[in-house]
Amino acid sequence: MDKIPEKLIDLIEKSDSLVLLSHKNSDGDSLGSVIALERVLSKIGKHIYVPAPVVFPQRYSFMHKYSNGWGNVPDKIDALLAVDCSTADRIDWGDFEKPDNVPFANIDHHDGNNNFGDINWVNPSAPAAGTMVYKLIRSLDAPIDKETASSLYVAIMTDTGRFSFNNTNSDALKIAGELVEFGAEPKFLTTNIYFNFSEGYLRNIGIALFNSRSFHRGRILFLTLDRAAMLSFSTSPEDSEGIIDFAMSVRNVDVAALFKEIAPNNIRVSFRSRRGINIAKVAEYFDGGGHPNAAGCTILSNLVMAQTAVLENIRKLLGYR
Ligand SMILES: [Mn+2]
Repeated sequence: MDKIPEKLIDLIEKSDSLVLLSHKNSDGDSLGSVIALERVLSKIGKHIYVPAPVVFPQRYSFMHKYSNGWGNVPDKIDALLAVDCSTADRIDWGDFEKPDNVPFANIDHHDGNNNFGDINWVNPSAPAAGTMVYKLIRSLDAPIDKETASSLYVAIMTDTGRFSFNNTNSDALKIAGELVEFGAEPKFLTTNIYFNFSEGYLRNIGIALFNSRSFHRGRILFLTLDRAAMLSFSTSPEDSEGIIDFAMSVRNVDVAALFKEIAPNNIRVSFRSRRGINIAKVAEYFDGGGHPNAAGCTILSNLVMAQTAVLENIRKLLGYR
């Protein structure tokens, strides 16, 4: 649904204090969207609170200066706004307890969103939550400063894989262009996020690529960050965002998975797929979720068993026996 529900505009306009919620393991889209809303809504006189701790992954730490610092818990809360969360379980409540009887708005672009809010604005054809937030801000007639524009640019750039995934539509590019007019600097933001590796990240790339295995004449590719290698190279499994995309840059790969051994018997799997292959189905089988071409799950077993089970599921999905 591309049109902003009038109820959502009404709710925001009549609310004095709002709590903004992003998802756990926040990414560029959720962080950028929440920061933009926080800046804009406080500028038009709202009391805004974002439950702590919203963790800034290292690559987004420069965005700290765009945020007003998340505010204090208001005495009275008029509205809750969740952004980029496909289900209520995904919400990062931090140390904040969900209040009862407060209108709950759900702004999201995930296909599997289960409309958990009282007001639901769910648009799976939106390339990022950031484009939805941009439209919302424009319709509130609120000012967009350089920091807001930069935050939303990061949201759209990261969720579209630097304007390359198949969710990169004219809206993504048009809005990104408008954000540049509002002061976002593509080179600065791109450099901060994509050309700002830590040495640990570089070593993780090495481990993951060295551990690549392909199946079905290269249609399926697995990358692995195993604990033994991470321990011996002193790297952290957290330092791996985007490594999966290396797999998708290999010729003929239709489905890729990155296995991260977070702890013994705790494997985090990220998936990517191309064309009409809905890899979220595999993630959902293991109680995860995501988008048709980008999804993830956690499997509580050893690495070999997790890989065997995932391969089996992907084979089924692709119709192999
Ligand atoms: Mn998103």
